[in-house]
Amino acid sequence: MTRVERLLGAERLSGDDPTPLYLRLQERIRSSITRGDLRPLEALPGERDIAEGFRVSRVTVRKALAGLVKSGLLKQRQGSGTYVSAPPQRVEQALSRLTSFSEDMRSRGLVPTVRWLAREVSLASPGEAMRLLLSPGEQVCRLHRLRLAGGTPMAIERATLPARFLPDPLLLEESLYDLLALRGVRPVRALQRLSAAHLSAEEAALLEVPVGAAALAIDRLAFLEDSTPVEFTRSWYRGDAYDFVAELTLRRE
Ligand code: 16G
Repeated sequence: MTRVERLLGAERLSGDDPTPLYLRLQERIRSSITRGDLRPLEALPGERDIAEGFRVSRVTVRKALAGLVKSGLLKQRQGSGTYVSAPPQRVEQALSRLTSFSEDMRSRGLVPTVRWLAREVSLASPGEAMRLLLSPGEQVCRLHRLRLAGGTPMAIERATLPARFLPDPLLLEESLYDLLALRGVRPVRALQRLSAAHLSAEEAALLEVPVGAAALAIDRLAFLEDSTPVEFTRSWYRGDAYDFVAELTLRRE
């Protein structure tokens, strides 16, 4: 049995299937990774061996690999071939403490960075006004960020704040909670809702995971001491990178 057969299956790609060959080859590689036949950091067989093994052209192989590299499942290293991507370091986040992304990452020795997706001030939508208890006509500041730790994308965050707490989104460079603390409006309490989600193609590309990968969708509504809502954020955390941990105690009557 050749290495290609051992890793990607001995069965040829059938000629009857109307799905383009490169997509079927992609599927084959993806399922080998899911099954664990191809392990994280393992090198794929060379382009020529895959082409010969499946009796397809090298252009088809290249196209199949390029798609998987784009979705984050594979990494290409100049001159040394294609590898299965490494899983990110898993991060545990306590569910009982109101911490910020930057604090969470720094406490684990990881350097938090931001890639901006959008930032603007605009009229609150009806949904935003309801959540943030705003009057009609009030403005909100919207901050859409990709959050990275040690260069690895970890979460997409879409935060909305009443503009009176943050009148100019350009004031924010790194940590929203540090900036709110400087302005005397750091939240002290929050309600959070967690649900399971599948990532869309756009979100998956940002987080460098396969389309449809599992994620945790988290809504956080955060308040000041006097219960004024200060932030509503919807985040998508990579399912393969996060563990949320809660401490449970028996209530004493
Ligand atoms: C966390 C919060 C998010 C907050 C952000 C501030 C969750 C689920 N979400 O990611 O609501 O806006 O921290 O982080 O924990 P920063 O101060 O680093 O910008």
